[in-house]
Amino acid sequence: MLKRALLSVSDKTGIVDFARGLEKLDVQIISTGGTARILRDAGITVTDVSEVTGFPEMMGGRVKTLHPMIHGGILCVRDDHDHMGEAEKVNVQLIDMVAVNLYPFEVTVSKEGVLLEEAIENIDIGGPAMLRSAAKNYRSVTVICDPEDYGHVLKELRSSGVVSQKTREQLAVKAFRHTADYDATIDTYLSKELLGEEVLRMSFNEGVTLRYGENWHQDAKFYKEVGVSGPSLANARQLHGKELSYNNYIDADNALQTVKELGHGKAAVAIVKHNNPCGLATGNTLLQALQAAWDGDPISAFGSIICTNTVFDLKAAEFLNGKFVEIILAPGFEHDALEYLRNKSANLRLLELPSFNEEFAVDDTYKYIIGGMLKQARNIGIYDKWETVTKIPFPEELRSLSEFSLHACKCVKSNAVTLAYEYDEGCYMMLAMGAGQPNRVDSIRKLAATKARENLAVIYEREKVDMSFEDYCRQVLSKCVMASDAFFPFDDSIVHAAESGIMFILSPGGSIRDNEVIATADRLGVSMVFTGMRHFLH
Ligand code: 93A
Repeated sequence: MLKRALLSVSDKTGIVDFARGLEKLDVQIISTGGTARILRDAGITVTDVSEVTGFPEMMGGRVKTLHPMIHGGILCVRDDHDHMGEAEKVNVQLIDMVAVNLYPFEVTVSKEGVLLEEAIENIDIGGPAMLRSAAKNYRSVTVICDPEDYGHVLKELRSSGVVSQKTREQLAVKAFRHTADYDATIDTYLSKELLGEEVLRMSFNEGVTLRYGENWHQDAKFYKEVGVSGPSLANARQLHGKELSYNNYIDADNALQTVKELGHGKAAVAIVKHNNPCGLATGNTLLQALQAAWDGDPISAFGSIICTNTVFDLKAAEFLNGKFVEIILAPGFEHDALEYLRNKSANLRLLELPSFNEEFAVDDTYKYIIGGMLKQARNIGIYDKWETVTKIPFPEELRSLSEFSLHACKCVKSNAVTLAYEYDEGCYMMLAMGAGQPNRVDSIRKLAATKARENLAVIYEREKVDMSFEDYCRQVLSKCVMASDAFFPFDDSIVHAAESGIMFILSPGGSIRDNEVIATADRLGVSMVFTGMRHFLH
């Protein structure tokens, strides 16, 4: 039988209804100053904590419940003869339920210009002590630290007269997690204020077990970070298909990050394989962007992950007929497109990204290495300066295509080289890219330039282009903008690019051989801009 409950809350949400519910079940309510006042105003009978302890609330409220009459009542083990004897001897009344929420420390310190004194006064001492006492004694005591749980607890009490063991266990774990997080927030704040130290602290929800990790023999989990809003895979709503795998999370996150800053009024599509965008394009319609992204690497697009900034429509869905895709991420799906895609495959995962247009809510990225964590600011921006370094000027009309190429390059693993092409007025595609090579020359010669011709061959056939293939390649490549994620250490990359017919090149610059690189570009009739911003991605 639940006889006595102590209610002491800063956030008074729902407390009156909860107390009224308890009163109806003949539970005696003990309360601290402000909480007691609110309950009495609502006509509920309350015993003051000071009446139980025999002490007034003291020192501006710093000492209210920190007393053996309270903690003895909570911590006493009911089936321990000695405990019960001691309680009886000093007349400790047993407390069967503690509902406490703490001084709002986090809210206080996130206010602009908060003073240290104010922050310190908002460090709750008595509240966490009660929560921890009650959670420790969960076999006999129910602990509630979140108003969300009032309803469920009342329901159980009404139906069975007790709070079930399972609920008490869940609530106890929740309370310990809450006080741990609370103390962690205090630590983070005071470390900075008093010691000038930055503490790395992230909290995650209980992990979801994934079928396997990168490979079948590796166990894996996904932990969602607490309190991160905005566009994120963790906030995506799955509308269809089996659960995501470890590799899916990585690739889908890459696809989201790649497409997020693209578009500017146009549809944008990223197609990702093995943590690299192999297709990327903007278009007047989703279908147009999807086709152009697909043309960036039709071979790799098999089994890919697609992310777009545009609500997925039926035409785009029909384009995927006969094509194997793992996941589609979009801000939404039109009803007929959703039906079509659902019927297409039971395994195709469809994820809705509800807050796609919001900014990413995190400013930093983290990477775990054995024994340590690396933290860095997110790679924001694409160039620092726009300096034509060659004799041949860089046409201003190519600025926006260049920005697209730089953005693509920033999302491709180093050494990254991207070739961007304006395939329709104001619509851009990544014609080809070179990724992940330990040297830049191979990214250009063996990958991007070769791949560009392969991709053009497919388009040439399909579009029945009315000129020789060589002329077609020359025409397209001469209009492409090639971006390099880092400077050219030697001039060989320029030679290979020019040999392939590439005339416009972007590089951050900054090599000791910049002069040599520029001289070669001048000699070969190539126009080059230095951007001053490197985009390594490992
Ligand atoms: O200042 S405290 O750390 N000292 C205490 O003894 C104490 N007991 C409860 N803060 C204490 N509380 C906190 O008071 C509770 O955690 C709750 O947040 C708040 C409720 O106060 P009131 O009922 O006066 O609004």
